[in-house]
Amino acid sequence: MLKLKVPDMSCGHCASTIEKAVKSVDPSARVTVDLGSSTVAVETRADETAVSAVIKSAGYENEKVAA
Ligand SMILES: [Cu+2]
Repeated sequence: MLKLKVPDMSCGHCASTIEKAVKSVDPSARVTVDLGSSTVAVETRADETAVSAVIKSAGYENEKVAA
């Protein structure tokens, strides 16, 4: 499980944008957004770097945190 801190994520729209971005890399990814802690948990077989990069491309800086 990949866990990312996404500080600029503030509402459901951000959450859905990020979820779509992740699913463009891996359609079968499971994406769990926690707006309270500004974190996104991703269960995926895709490369972690690719997941992080696509979220950044969608407009959200992010960094990996300990799961
Ligand atoms: Cu938002």
